[in-house]
Amino acid sequence: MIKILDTTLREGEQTPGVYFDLHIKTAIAEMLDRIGVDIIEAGHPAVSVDIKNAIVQISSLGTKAKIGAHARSVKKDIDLALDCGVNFLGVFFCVADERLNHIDQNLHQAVDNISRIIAYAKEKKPGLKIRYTPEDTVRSKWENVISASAEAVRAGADIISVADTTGYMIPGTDRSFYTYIHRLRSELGKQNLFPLIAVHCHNDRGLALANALDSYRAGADIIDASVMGFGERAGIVDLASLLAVLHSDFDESSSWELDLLPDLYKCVSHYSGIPVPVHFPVTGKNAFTHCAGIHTQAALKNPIHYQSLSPGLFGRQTEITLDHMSGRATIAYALEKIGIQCPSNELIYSVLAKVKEVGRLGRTVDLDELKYIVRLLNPNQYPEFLL
Ligand code: HCA
Ligand code: CU
Repeated sequence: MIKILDTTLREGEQTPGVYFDLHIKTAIAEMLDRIGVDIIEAGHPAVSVDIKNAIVQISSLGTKAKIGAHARSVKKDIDLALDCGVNFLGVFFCVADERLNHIDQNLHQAVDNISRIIAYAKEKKPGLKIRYTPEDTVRSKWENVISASAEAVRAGADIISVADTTGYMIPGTDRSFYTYIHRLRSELGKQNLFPLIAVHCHNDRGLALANALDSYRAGADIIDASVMGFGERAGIVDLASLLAVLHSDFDESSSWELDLLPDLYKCVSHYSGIPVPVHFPVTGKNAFTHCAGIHTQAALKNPIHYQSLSPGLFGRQTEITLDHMSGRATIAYALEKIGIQCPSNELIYSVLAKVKEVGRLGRTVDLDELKYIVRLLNPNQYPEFLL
């Protein structure tokens, strides 16, 4: 079964301007745990004392999810992470030739450093799950990635993460995760090494989720995601979209509490100051809202005509909205919703005309406003006490 790593609190906090206070971080971690993610990457303790304190706090919550710290391949970072009491550690170090030249290291020195650091962490805390990420994996020289990954596993790493740090991969091409993961497994397998494979897909080309699913098809064990796909630049995979597809289309974990996603998104959105885009899959305001007259008419008979995901699964419901796209059936339905049974054609069409007029101003009409419209047009049919 696939494992999900949520990194809203680490990668997500690298979104420009985003900072979650200690109590907010704790609340987010608790919600993620209830939803059922397997690993919560809680932060990079070397960044600041308050981030370190938050990781300590989150590690002490007693979550089912493993709590992870992020660390460079340096002893100081490992000590800080271990001080936090985490049971998951992500060590990253780029082994691309260009990066190694930059820091005046050769591959041999880099690999030696990575394996020493990993062995050190494993020795200090034998139960610790360790992930090694050759940052910018997919654009790094293949031989370098293999050599660093193999030595990392020999030194005690349990997981190798394939990072598409710049969102470079494209499914179905010679830059696909599907091929990469098969090759990586096979190459490490030849050396009798069988780590779990994680994937970290950035969204620079808008393909993060597609790449994550390509990896899933190739048998990846862990997929990274974050709330709203928060992260550096265009971010990474959106957690809710990923869970929705894995659950609805690939029969993955029925124990995920997907109906808690709206609360999580509300919280993250509120405290990051970044609204969930209205058209966002699953969690956006309009994700299950039908608007155009023809759509609404069909969806009212049976939502399946214009819905392939079930809103109830995500604590949502099918909604209709009224604007310049509305038709007769939508208005009749909305009038019944506000208590007017069997509205006359005359009322329906006069309301429709007013709704379209408001819609042309670039607004929608909610049920409260609909009451005001009816009252104005037809005070007798819509008595005051209903207001
Ligand atoms: C970073 C880069 C990273 C690391 C991923 C990982 C990436 O912000 O440090 O350590 O698994 O995209 O490569 O997020
Ligand atoms: Cu990243």
